[in-house]
Amino acid sequence: MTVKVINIQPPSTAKSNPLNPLSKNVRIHLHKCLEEAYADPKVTSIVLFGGANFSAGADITEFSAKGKDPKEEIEGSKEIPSLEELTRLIENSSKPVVAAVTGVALGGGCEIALSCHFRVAHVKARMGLPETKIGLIPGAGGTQRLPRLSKDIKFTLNVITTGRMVGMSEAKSKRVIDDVVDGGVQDVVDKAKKWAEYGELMGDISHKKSCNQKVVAEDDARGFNSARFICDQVAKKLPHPERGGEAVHGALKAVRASFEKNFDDAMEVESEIFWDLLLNSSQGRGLRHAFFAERAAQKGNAKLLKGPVAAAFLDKKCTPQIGVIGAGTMGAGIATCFLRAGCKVILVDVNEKGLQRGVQTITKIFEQDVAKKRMKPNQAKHILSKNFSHTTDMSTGDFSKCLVVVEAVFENLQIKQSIFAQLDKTIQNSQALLLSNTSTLSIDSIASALSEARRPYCAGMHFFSPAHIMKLVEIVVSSSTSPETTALVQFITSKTLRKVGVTVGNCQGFVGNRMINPYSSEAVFMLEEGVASVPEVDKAIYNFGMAMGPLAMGDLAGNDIGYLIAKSKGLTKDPKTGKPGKNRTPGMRYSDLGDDLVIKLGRVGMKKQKGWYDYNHKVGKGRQPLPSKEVAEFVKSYVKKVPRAKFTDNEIVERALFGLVNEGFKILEENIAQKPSDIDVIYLYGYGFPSYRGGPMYWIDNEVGLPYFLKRLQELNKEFPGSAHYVPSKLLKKCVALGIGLEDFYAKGLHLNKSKSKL
Ligand code: 3H9
Repeated sequence: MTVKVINIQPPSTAKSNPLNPLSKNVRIHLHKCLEEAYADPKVTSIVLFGGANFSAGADITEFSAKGKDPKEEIEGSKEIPSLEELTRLIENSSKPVVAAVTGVALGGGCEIALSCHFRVAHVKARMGLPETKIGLIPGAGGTQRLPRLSKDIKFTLNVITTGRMVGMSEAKSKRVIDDVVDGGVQDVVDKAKKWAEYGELMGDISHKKSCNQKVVAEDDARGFNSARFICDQVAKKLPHPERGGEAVHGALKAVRASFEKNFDDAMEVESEIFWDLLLNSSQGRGLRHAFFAERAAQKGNAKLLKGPVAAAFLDKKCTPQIGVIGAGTMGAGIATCFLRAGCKVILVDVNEKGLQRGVQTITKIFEQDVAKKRMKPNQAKHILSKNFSHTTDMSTGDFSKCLVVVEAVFENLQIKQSIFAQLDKTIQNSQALLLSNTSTLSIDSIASALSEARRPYCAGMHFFSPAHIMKLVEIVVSSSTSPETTALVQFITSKTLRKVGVTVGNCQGFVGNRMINPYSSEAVFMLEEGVASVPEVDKAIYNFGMAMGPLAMGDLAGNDIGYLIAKSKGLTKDPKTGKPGKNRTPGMRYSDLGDDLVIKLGRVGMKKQKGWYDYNHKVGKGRQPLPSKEVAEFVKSYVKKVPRAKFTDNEIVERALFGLVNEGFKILEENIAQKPSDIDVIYLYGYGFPSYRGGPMYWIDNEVGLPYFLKRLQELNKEFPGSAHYVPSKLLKKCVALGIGLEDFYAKGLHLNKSKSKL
């Protein structure tokens, strides 16, 4: 007996990507190795393995390679086999083929494994079919082989529609895996060889081919009814096809075919849906853009990770000590993130009561983690008793030994500066990172409180609320932040905290909040013009795909916060005299409606159960916006006398989002963001922009089109000359004049050397 072990990855590319994407070269190599093994009479069985990882699936870059036909790239030809051909080649082999699964086996990688006659996996391996997350369905038999092996439609649908990874004990219990091995890669291969020999002894392995198996036995009427019932129930819970649900509905249809049709016919159904989605779905293109944008935003420079602070984070055995200043909602959330990541945290607040509230908040979050089985009780206990401490005085105890300090007190420059001046004296390690969670203040101004030698270690680390849930962090680079500090904060954000960090420049509101201003203000202008009601504005934006409308978002964040920011900018009117704020320039478009909602009606938002909407603790845990009669009447009294026709949903979307995107162009022009896709990532992870539209910059570039966008901005600018956010950006005009899209403008390097920014 000779078991031939085939490495999926050709030797020439083995080091290029340890995730083994199944690109053309890999498929050609695998095909050749299989044919050789089949032809060699000495080879009696085969083991497939991939090194540290089996495979992360089809090479997603081939799906959207510019100027190339995805059909040619993926479908296969005489010379280049498709993934589907490979799975058939494996399954139809008369010699047993065993998959030795290590690391991940996802998408096409999982499909290759499912087509083998046996699967042996490392105990920590994970399998999954995440294609729906990138707007596709499994296209090499995954929708057919997983239900045939598991005989479990509910499990199959859950795995495919969520795209989640399945651990090996679950996979074994569902009969997807035959054996689980603890040890190293070689141990998995050795065990797989044993299974290969066992397969040989079996002689006839046709019953081990999943294509020969049935999900439901032909005479099992109850089984069919149950499978159909499960599909119907799942269908009700899926997102609407127009709100990003095209792929999951496609997957459901393909899985339904697994018990309604024979294998070959069902494979036809899968193939038809896969190709339709790949070639025609703009949702899928948006999702794939989001996949690569997220990774591109987080590309830190690993070479810059030097010095004692970086070493403490790079060494997995170390428990770096973090200081968090301010025990409010943000501070408690940030402390939780570091504690969950295995760091030691000292929480500081000068106010004892505030500090205790913060401690309670953190304890409660860990209790919830335990209740929701995200953490074991003794793990939570260990973290809170061993890694967490608190104090009202940062000059005492271990605080001086912190390697990273994140300040999260309320937005007052003087207070923040005095804290940083104190940190300068207190923190022993001269290279410790001194970071601020400010969302509005200049990092340069905050850093100015530090001695010159400390300033390179100061940056912004802008978390989004609630910090222990939201994945986004804006990493704000000041004029004195060193590249090493930026690289380390990026590393800590993505690798230690497992969040999505985007590096941005220093300006009012940074990227996300600066762009949100036009969006929120246009929502109120539309009310004032009488072109839409509060629920109508939000519904149109929700239908567009945003997680919620701008007015509901105001209620969630607190309308008082918006009011205070406008007040600090000198824009709000004097509540007694009614005189406009000193910084309202003549002709400037400004609505008092939102300010008055707070001042006159006290409608600050969800926290007081009244804002643009009413809230009732008995409905949707007090979080469901309910249309308010009081607000409708109040708004009526502000409606301008000039009668206007009601807006369509599309008009509402354009009015709310075009100013936002135009601001994004200006941010790029000023080099506050490095590339358009960074802005997309900020909006996808921080503001609930629909991922199937790729992000605001991708959406305007690919779905709306820059010439139309510019034309509409020019019209809006003419109609509302008092709104700076409708003045078209120079970058936009340049792209349109060159007849080039924004992404291409950047891809061609036309943006380079135009700014002195540090980014
Ligand atoms: C499919 O299989 C279709 C088939 O059903 C049918 C076909 C006919 N392709 O994420 P990371 C890159 S669809 C190309 O930072 P992690 C990634 O861009 C596919 N590249 O690592 C990054 O590159 P860079 C179904 C890929 O440890 C680098 O690898 N499969 C692919 O945080 C490291 O990635 C999926 O959807 C790929 N398939 O996470 C799985 N995968 O260094 C997609 C990764 O240049 N992948 N890259 O930035 C993932 O979910 C994560 O990468 C994974 C690892 C969880 C595996």
